[in-house]
Parts: sequence; structure tokens; C-alpha cells
Amino acid sequence: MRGENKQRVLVVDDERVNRTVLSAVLKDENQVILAKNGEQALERLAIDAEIDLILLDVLMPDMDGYEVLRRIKANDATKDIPVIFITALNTMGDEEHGLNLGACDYIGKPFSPAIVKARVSNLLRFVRQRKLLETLAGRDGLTEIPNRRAFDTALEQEIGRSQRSGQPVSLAMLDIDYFKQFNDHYGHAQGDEVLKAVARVLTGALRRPADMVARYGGEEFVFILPDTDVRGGLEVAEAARQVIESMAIPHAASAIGPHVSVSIGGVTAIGDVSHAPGLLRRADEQLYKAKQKGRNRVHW
Ligand code: GH3
Ligand code: MG
Ligand code: MG
Ligand code: MG
Repeated sequence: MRGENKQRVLVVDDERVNRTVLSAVLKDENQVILAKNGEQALERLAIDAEIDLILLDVLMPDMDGYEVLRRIKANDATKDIPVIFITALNTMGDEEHGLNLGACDYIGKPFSPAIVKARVSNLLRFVRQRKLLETLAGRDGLTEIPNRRAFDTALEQEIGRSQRSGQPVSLAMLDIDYFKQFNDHYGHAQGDEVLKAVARVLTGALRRPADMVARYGGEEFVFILPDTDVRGGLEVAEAARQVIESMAIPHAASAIGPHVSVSIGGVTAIGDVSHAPGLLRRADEQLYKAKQKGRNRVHW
């Protein structure tokens, strides 16, 4: 299996021999990350939440595995990472306690390498499926770009970030001009092709990794541009408008044709980012003005 596709397992155990054996058992199919105590495990998780599974020893000096699990569950960024206890605490009471704390599984020491391997791979299969479902839940089925659900989540996050950092956040709403007429003239299937092409070029028009474009609904798309002021927002929006225009998709039924065009309304919030609905309403008002002023333009 290629390295980048490997799932990532964090092994936390104070005994070197256990870390070595578990690593040897798991490393062919997974990327194994080792921590020799609870503090090290939590430090690692603080900088790297992209861990798929944690194998956690209970008996460790300073912080025991139960406490490590409590902290993992108390943190939103890590609470959904499945944890398997692997411990010499072997009574039924211990196992019950571990499972009640939220561990997914409980393996006694001494352990059978083959059984550890099988339990880990069973659990990782569910993790893979959950990630796939999460990805699909955030994608628009037609265009395959982020959908409104993913957009809403991202916008809330960016608003929070902007409030903490004092950096501006820009939001732009894009709507295809006379798209009803396009469908009426060329057919709905052809309209779908336009939506797919528009989604593709808009995604290509993003400039920074944190920028996002999503399908907001029907023929409307939205941009979130973190740390972007009015000038930067206008640049992205104008570039998006131009790239659609330059595609020169015929639109004989457009009152401002002969090609498919878009109108864009944008807002930049600095400090006054109170809530998402307010920002969206303001972007929509700007979009309305862009339409009123003749379409195929940006209004900010
Ligand atoms: P305006 O320039 O004012 O935006 O005019 P418009 O015709 O684009 O606006 P209106 O909101 O009246 O029409 C939007 C159209 O978008 C109507 C609908 O059929 C079309 N539409 C929405 N979702 C889809 C879709 O998934 N596929 C296709 N082909 N068309 C869609
Ligand atoms: Mg131990
Ligand atoms: Mg519309
Ligand atoms: Mg429209």
C-alpha cells in the first residue's frame, strides 16, 4: 500500500518493547506513530489530529491511559478518534471501566500480535467508511465541489477565526445570469453541464489553500475568502467573472449575451462579523445590485 494512503495509528505505551512489537505488527499496513507516555501522546494530537486510531496503554507513570482517554474525549478535535486500550489490567471490571470511558475495544496483555492486527484493521475499515461518508456529505452531487452544508460549517469557522484574529473575512455570492432562459433554450441537461464547468473553473480561480467555493443552491455559488480585504476579494471575484466570460459558452437566449455570464456580490467584514446569516444577507444584497446594474459584473 502506498505511504500516503496508509491510515495513521498512534501507539502509546511506556514500555519500549511493547512499542517495538506493536510497531512491527502494524507498520506494513499502517503508518505508526509512537508516544512513550500520555503527555507525549496529547502533545502529538494537539499538533496533528489526523490520527485514525489510538492504541493506548493504561498503566503508565504520571498520566494513566484512562486520563489520556478522558482528555482525548474532552477535546472536539480528537473526541471522535477511536481508541483501543491495550493493557495488563485484565479483570472484567477493568475492561468494563475502559469501555464505559468510551474506548472502542479492549485488548489484554500479553497480546496476540495477530489479534491486535485483526482488531485494528477491523476498526480502521469503519474509520475509512466514516471518512468517505463525511466527504460525500459535504459534496454537491452534480458538481462535486463543497455543498451548502460544508459551506455553512466553514463559514461559522471562519467567522470565529476572524473574531479571534481581527483579520477580515470576505464572502462573495455568484449567480449565473439568465440561467432559466439557458435551460429553456438548450435544455436542462446542457444546463447541468454549464454548472459543472462553472464549478470547475471557479475552483481553479481560488488563490489560497484556505479559500473555498461551494455550490450554495441551484445556480448560485459562494466564496469564502479568509484574511482577505475588499481589494483582495474584488480581485478574486473579478477574476472569477472574467474566467467565466472567457469560457465563451454560447447563451443565445441571454438578454446580455451571446455568452454565459455571472453576477457577483461581495462583502468584507472586519470586526463586525457577528453572524453568518447577516453576512450572507449583505452579500445577497450586493448580488442584487450587480444584477440591477446590468449583470455580468461584480458589486462589493
Ligand atoms: P438572473 O439573471 O436574474 O439570475 O436570472 P435567472 O434566470 O438565472 O434566475 P432564476 O432564479 O429565475 O433562475 C434560476 C434557474 O436556475 C432556474 C432553474 O431552472 C435553474 N437551475 C437551478 N438548479 C439547476 C440545476 O441543478 N440544473 C439546471 N440545469 N438548472 C438549474
Ligand atoms: Mg504500561
Ligand atoms: Mg438565482
Ligand atoms: Mg441566475
